[in-house]
Amino acid sequence: MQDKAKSSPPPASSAEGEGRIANLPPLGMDPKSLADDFNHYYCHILGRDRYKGATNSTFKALAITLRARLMERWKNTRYAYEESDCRRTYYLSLEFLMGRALGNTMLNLDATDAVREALYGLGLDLEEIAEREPDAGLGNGGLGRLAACFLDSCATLQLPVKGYGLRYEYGMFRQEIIDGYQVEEPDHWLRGGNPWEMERPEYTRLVQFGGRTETYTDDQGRKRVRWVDTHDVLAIPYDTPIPGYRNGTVNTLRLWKSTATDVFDLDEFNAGSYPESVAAKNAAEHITMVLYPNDASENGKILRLRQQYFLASASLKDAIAEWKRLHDGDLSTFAAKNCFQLNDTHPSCAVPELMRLLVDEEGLEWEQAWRITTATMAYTNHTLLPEALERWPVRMFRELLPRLLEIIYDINVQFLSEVAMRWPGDTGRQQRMSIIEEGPDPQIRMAYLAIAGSFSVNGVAELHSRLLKEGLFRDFYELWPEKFNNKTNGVTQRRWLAACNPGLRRLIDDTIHNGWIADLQQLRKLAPYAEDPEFRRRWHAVKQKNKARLAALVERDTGVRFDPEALFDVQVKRMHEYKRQLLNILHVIHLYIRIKAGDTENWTNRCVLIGGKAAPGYAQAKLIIKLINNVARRINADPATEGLLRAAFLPNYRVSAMEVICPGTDLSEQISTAGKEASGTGNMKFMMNGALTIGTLDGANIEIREEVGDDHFFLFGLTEHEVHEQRKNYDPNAIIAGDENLSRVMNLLESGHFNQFEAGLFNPIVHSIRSPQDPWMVAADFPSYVRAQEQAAAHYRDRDRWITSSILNTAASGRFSTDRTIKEYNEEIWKLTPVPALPVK
Ligand code: 26Q
Repeated sequence: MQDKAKSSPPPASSAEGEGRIANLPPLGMDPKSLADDFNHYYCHILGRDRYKGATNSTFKALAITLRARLMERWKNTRYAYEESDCRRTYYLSLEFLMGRALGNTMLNLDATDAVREALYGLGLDLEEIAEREPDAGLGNGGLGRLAACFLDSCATLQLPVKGYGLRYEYGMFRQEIIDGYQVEEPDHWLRGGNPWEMERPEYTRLVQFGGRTETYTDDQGRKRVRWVDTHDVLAIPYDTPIPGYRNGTVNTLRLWKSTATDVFDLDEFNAGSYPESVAAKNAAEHITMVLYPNDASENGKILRLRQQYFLASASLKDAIAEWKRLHDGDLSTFAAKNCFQLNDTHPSCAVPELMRLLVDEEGLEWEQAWRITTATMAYTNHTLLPEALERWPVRMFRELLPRLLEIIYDINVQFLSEVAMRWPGDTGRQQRMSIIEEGPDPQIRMAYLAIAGSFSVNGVAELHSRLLKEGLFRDFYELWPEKFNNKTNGVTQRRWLAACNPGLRRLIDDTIHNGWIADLQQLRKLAPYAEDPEFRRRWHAVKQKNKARLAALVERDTGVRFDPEALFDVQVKRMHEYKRQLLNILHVIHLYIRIKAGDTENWTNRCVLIGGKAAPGYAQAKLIIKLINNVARRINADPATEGLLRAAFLPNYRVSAMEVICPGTDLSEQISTAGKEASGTGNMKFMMNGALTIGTLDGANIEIREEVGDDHFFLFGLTEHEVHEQRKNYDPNAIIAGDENLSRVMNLLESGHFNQFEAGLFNPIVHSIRSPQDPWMVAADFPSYVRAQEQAAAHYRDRDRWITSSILNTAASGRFSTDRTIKEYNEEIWKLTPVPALPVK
């Protein structure tokens, strides 16, 4: 059948309606044009008349100046996609951890120098203004930041990919440390206005909740189901431009905000309760109020389920409506031209929701709808912890999404008959694999729903993808081996090297030219310089400057002074027991004991930085934060440690802090229990910026070590297999008794040295280390961790050797670009053709 694409300019039926196209000359990129526009916005739009240094208004005027330059490229990209009638991908994610947009926008528009000059002429400093931008913290950690890096790479590769997410009013909480304890403060990031977003009320969608289902016979005599008496909520889209790297492409991140409909519940309350009925609008507005700050699933919260369905439903309706607008309502090629990538199970309501839209609303037959669904959905898993797999009580679905529940049951019946066909009589397997987990409070296993409804299931590092097939999803792998694949994560080098490390960027550009910014494998060309004394000298000079910048941040936020000559040893990431920040602080205590014992021959001065947020309800992780703070306070206050050891806990770790942290780091701590960290992405940011890694054979660490070579990586700890084996008769007390270092550390910890006046405070931590049940096996890896740390310290004392290893780490980081990751997603899952944007006139 002939495709019915419409060509640009947009058709009269476009949601924006008929009208003449405004024809404007392109905006200048020279300092003069930029300064004129900046002045105009500052005075005429923002109503200011005097420049008083960097303020929210100067930031906004600058953002609007740049946004104006994105607009035409944005429109040209949209028309190019429409005109080519290209296949598209939609990236569905409850999280997009975007951080700041200004630096990235200037880099991608090649406008940084001109902007700096324009501002300088007005007596303003670009770096100070950039500091005024709040982080868009709409994510917890790795999974949310990965989505943001993916968008950057998709735009750079000119792939027609749109992000769909939620516009949380409050992002990830701000972490304060008070008396060593984490205190959560709300992050009202939109308070000063968000100059990057464009409200698009004309694309508002309606999302249903509650109500009941009824059957009816349609005019063709077919039995159909409709969902009635629902509570409806409006989804209003806010679009953020996603510029590619100097290529004219600007893709879209569309975030939904929930609001009440005008008729919201008015009937129910109308009996003389007008104010109450207006107040009841709150329920609708609350859906996108706040990001859930858990990075492992906290099950059973109805608001979270509302959020998940709200995203899935609004996004699918949007994609289908847009498709129908461009194809005269014809869905016959929808499956061939669309793909929905599910960022973990969080948006997996999309599977039954697409079925509902196709069957109930579009009138397709079940089989046809299932073919479309399973040809368009693809699922990415981000965890190996069984306790983090999402499950929802059936009763909640029945209450909130009754029609979806019926559809899930129907999917399950059909799915289990396929299982029974493959393994006749194996009822145990049917029970194991059922999407519905039976029991007193039956649950829906969202991962199983996602696997059954998708044509692709991927893990995020080689080890992780293998373990999924062998463990968590073994039965499913046996049923559908062809669905399973690996896509090792990456990070975007535009933000995580070019923008955040201008010193290193200049040195690399001077040496191998700037092709690496769009092709990271070119960093290999640095390897021959690793032994070049002059290059090493310049590399070291850049690192020292970055360490001074990091030291200034640490001193500002913690009061602790870091000496840039010392080894900067850094672990920043979410606080979780499996990531073993505890192992790190036990090592710090060990170093302190050595200092106190006078065992400081051939010492390497070391500054240890730890940072990260704990889920507000995760008591043990919060107690570990308190321990780190108490240990740091004792050590830093003891004159014996002067010039030998410093420790600090950096409050409120976030994207913009990482942009200062990773360029200034020497040693990157990637010390999770093997088999627990799906991939890690911080490990890649550190490596790219020339840090050496101390790490276990876990997640992407394995691939990092393979790329850089064993001589430039400090390996320790049990392998995943050994963890599995030792688990069976794990005896941490025997390990402690047999290791003098660990015995002394435990003695000091148990003596109350770090909790004077707080008796017994750390008992739960001591207990967890000594427990044969300790899932993270901290004691088991301590001795080999200490040895690896000694190797790292010795390596650092040989300055030239360290610098060589640092250069080789950057040189070997080419594989860890999201450009590579996205190319693999595209070649093996999405199968999109790059579409160049129409040129800016
Ligand atoms: C689920 C239900 C209810 C509330 C919260 C959640 C929830 C939210 C976020 C569950 C998990 C997350 C985030 C998980 C995450 O960030 N995982 C990390 O993903 C990275 C990118 O693939 C990997 O590199 C990390 O190894 C993995 O831990």
